[in-house]
Formats: sequence, C-alpha cells, structure tokens
Amino acid sequence: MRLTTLCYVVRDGQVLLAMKKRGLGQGKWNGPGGKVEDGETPEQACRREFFEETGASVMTLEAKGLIEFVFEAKPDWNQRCHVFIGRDLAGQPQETEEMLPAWYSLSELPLDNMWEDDALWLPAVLNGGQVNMRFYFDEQSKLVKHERI
Ligand code: 6OG
Repeated sequence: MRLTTLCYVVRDGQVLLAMKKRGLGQGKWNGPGGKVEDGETPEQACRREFFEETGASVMTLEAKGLIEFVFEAKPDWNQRCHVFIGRDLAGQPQETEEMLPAWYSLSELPLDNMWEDDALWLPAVLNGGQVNMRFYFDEQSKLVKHERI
C-alpha cells in the first residue's frame, strides 16, 4: 500500500488547509501532503511535500497517527497515511501549481468541501487527539465504512 502524509499546521486558533488543484481529491480542501518516496521517513516526506505545496517550511512536527484509505474498486489508490500536526512556519504559504493554501478557523472547518472521512477524525486531532482508523470508499469515492485499527 502506498505511504502518504497529511500535515495540519495550527497557529492562533487557525489551521492551514490547501485546496488541491489537480489529481486525486481535486477541488477539495485538505492538509498539504503526498507520497513518501523511497528512502524517506514519513516525517521527511511530510516536510518536503509541505514545502512543495505551500512554499513555506514547517519547523516542528508531531505524529498524530495513521489512517488507511481503502478504495475497493481502485486498489492502486489505497494509502497508508501518516498524519502530523505542524507548528512554526518559516516563510509565507503561497499558491503553487498543486495547491491553494488558506487559513481556516478551527471552529469553521470547510467539512462540506473536504474528504468525507475528515469529519470523523480531523476535529479530534486538531483538538489534541490521535487517529488510527481505516476508511473504505466505493467506486464513486463515497465513504462506505470505517473502523479503528
Ligand atoms: P497524492 O495522490 O497527491 O497524495 N488523501 C486523503 N486525505 C483525506 N483527508 N482523505 C482521503 O480520503 C484521502 N485520500 C488521499 C493523502 C494524496 C494526498 O491526498 C491525501 C495525501 O496527502 C480518501 O500524491
């Protein structure tokens, strides 16, 4: 299963999200992140993807757990995703070819324009919790089932 990362930088009651401009999840708000390359640790991949997608560097990362995304009709899309909370940025997040970053209040997450699973774990992680869950999606990428792992 492909290893990926997601990073949520929190500052002053806000979280940095980014709208994906192309590929899987196009048009959705998400944490910056992507694929762990060969020879990288998840944390290194998280820092690299964050920089590539926002133009800013995240200084401090805290591992918050693991999520498996299972697409039963498209096994190539399956991912094991390491989730991080980030603190302290160097540089200003800017729009890149891949993503449009924006700060959202922690109490007003754009959950209607995020992956459906996010509502089930992201508020708890932003509130200091951990996540260890598996989510199953159907051929329309609709969430059909979830379980703890
Ligand atoms: P690339 O394909 O861009 O990496 N991702 C998901 N994030 C959430 N919150 N829910 C999902 O439910 C997701 N599926 C994928 C993980 C994919 C990026 O998209 C995230 C990675 O950061 C299905 O290389």
